[in-house]
Amino acid sequence: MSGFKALTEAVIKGDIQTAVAETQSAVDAGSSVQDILDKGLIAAMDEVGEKFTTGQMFVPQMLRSAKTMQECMKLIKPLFQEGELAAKGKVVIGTVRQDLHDIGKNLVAMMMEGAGFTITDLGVDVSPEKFAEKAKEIGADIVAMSALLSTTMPAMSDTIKALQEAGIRDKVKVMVGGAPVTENFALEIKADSYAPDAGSAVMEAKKLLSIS
Ligand code: B12
Repeated sequence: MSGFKALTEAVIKGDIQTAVAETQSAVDAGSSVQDILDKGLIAAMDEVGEKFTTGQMFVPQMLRSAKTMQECMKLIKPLFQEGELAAKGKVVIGTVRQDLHDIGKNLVAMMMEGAGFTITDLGVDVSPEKFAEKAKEIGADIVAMSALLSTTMPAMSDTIKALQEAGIRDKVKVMVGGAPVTENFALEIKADSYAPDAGSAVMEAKKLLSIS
């Protein structure tokens, strides 16, 4: 076994040592970060999700795979940095209330940071009030929310209401994303933007703030 297949297998197994070594050799072999992510790490998480659905994997193994992916992400983080960049805008990011999934959110935060945005990461299980409070405190340009569960998607709408109540809805742009989130859902809850992955999240953020 070689290349991304070995990496994917290691992430599915939760074998941190092998996964990190495979990530390093992919970097050394000149693979692009995008390929390592899409064909290696994210492909693995998709398979983990399928195995969970079909009862071949359970929460502890899913957690172990998630930890493995996070360790590999640490290794490729420096490769996202575009060097010295002028500050592009302030982003408050977090996973919504009652949702603990943070891999996708971390990836979006990492790529935005690499593109020159200033990131305040509130972590997971972030209440609508906490999003609003922090956005107001730092004068955020963008509030970015992640949800991975269909049951936590309504918290996005609640967060938008909290921004309204805090009197800052017209000062910030709201971006939403996460596997169950769709463009239509974003329109429905009156978010300003939706993106299906971390790369397009950066492009959308630039568009929202009219930055090229
Ligand atoms: C890893 C994982 C976990 C780990 C999370 C660890 C962690 N630190 O994140 C643990 C074990 C904790 C977990 C728990 C649970 N999970 Co889970 N989990 C997953 C799994 C396998 C992978 C998620 C992932 O990391 N994907 C990789 C990342 C890179 O992709 P992503 O998150 O989609 O992010 C990308 C885009 O969506 C987008 N994006 C993400 N956020 C944002 C934000 C913005 C602003 C933008 C623009 C874009 C954007 O960009 C990202 C990068 O390209 C998924 C299956 C899957 N394929 O999604 C299930 C899955 C999400 N989990 C599921 C379930 C059911 C659960 C549990 C309820 C299980 C249980 N019975 O306890 C609990 C809930 C815990 C909670 N309260 O949150 C279901 C959800 C079903 C649904 N639609 O509601 C899934 C789909 C599995 C399945 N097939 O059934 N889980």
